[in-house]
Amino acid sequence: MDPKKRSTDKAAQEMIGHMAEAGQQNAWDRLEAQSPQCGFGKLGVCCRFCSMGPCRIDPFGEGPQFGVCGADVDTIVARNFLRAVAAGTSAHSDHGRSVAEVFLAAARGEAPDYQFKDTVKLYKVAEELGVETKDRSVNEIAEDIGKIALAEFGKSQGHQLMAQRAPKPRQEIWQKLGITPRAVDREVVEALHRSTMGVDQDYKNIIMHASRTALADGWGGSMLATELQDILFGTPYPGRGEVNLGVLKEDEVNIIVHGHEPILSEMIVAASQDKDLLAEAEKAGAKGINVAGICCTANELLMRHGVPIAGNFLNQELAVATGAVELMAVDVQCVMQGLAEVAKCFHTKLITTADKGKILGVKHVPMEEKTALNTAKELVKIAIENYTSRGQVNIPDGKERVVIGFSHESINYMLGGKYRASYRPLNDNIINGRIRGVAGIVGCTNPKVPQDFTHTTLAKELIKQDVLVLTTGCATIACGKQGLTNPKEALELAGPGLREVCEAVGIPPVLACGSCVDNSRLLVACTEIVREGGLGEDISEIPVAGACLESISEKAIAIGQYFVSSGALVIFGEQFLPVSGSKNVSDYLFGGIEKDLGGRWAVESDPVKAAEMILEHIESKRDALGINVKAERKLYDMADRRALSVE
Ligand code: BF8
Ligand code: SF4
Repeated sequence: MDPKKRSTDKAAQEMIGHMAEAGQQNAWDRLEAQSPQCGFGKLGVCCRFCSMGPCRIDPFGEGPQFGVCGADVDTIVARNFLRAVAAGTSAHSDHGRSVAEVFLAAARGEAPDYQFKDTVKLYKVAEELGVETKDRSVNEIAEDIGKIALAEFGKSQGHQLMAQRAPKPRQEIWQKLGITPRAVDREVVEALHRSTMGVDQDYKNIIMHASRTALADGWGGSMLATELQDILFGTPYPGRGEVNLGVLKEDEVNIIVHGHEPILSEMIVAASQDKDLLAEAEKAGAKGINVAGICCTANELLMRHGVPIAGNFLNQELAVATGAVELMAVDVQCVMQGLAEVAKCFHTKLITTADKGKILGVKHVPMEEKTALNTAKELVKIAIENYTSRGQVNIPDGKERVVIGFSHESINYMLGGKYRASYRPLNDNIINGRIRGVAGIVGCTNPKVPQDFTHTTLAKELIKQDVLVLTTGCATIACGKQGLTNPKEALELAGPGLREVCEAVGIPPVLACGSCVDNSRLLVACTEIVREGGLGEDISEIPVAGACLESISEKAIAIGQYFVSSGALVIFGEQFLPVSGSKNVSDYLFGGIEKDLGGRWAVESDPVKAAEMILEHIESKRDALGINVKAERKLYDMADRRALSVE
């Protein structure tokens, strides 16, 4: 297939071409081999939750309409949806738990390589969690925070503490519906229980629990992951960086860190700056050690250390195929097993580091908190030793300059300055209409659609219409690759109102807010807009929307459901939300749920149409707030008419 149909990224196209010439397989080729994919699965109408099945419902109404147990299509589709939300929640929250464990170990002096970099946030979170700070050391405070945070995943009573950050009316909605999230583990276990054979067989009841589970992710596991990472590794502030395969260096030892938990990658970055290792690299004939990231780990590192990004999800195999990567260290999530096969064609050492994420036949070097830096040094050494084994190298030229690192705190600071940091300027500019509203663009890259196309097209359409865009995950990297997070290039594409505000503040119109767990930053940003005043009392009232038009992961479905349950409109690429097999479930998720929760799902695969939907939604919210005051009708005189006429 023509590489241009596979990716809109020129550097990726070049590598796809090289791989095809060399007869090497990647995700696009494997997708072709899998086609046509199962139509029942796409609709969400198959069930294999017990051994009377697997069962499937005939979507045309001619064949069976019930599973062996009598489950109807609504139950089956809703159960599949719930399990996707539970799996996505587990992924983010297990990541959060790992961070909490390292956090606690660091507080107790058992993880000597980690220190608390953001003590301002440490005190703030301590206050929120009711931890005494007076006359206590940072480590004592951190130990209490760590214990409370760790308990949030498995406590037997009470609700997620971070959920108290949500606007009060939002919390009341959750209480009324009985979906205030409890312990993360409990919600996930209950989701699996409810969806086993013979338990929850009322699709709305199932979806309500999907909301509670997803809320435990957004306002629980993910939010804790973000907050604890910020305290440990530093809260991101805007900085410059570079994105795309062109960041790999022909004359340096290239190390790629890929996955999600910065616990590993932070140490590899530290090890790559070690003087002795740099000297060893030089001895091996390299000019230096170049660490670059892929996927969410990449966002974490660029935001905090300016470490370049080699690409998003679909770039992982392409990076190895450059022949320039000495070592790729992976931890958890979004790591393709296909990497192992591609790596066999090159000198690249692929190494797994998380005990819960091994790949058969791939070397495993476990990362433990007590010895983290030493393990990282060991990995860097392996990379240096491997430098001389390089064969032919094909690094594409493509790379873009980006400005990245918009945490909720830094947006606050950028907008208001050090002494009057606040969301007031943003709210004022939304109220006066220079900025119409705010849209979150999140998600992955999927070989079913040309890489990066939907995210970037949607972002361009929205900024053109004066909508401020916040992005996370692989969508951020997609926007970065096309210059949309570079103020110089992107402001040219923005509408006049948005451009004026961004120029005054010095920010791009597309703000890179981090990894997928950092979608919790967007929840906090929405809450801050409400708190600042003038735009309603709840997230459901403010002119915001979210979109994930390109997705691969159950994590994205969990994210979508927590935004819907927090009151937002979420637009998903149609083929990535497998619920259309049930009219009742679809009608509820796309409509009825709004009455209960104030937010809803919508599906649209065309980014231009998705932008129209978002704009319509934003304008309807503005109308409801009464801030769409029509401009006064102007009676033109002859001078005005002359000025308007085009020669
Ligand atoms: O958690 S955006 S492909 S890397 S799932 Fe994965 Fe999707 Fe990328 Fe990060 Ni998020
Ligand atoms: Fe079939 Fe019901 Fe078993 Fe699912 S739970 S596999 S629908 S019998």
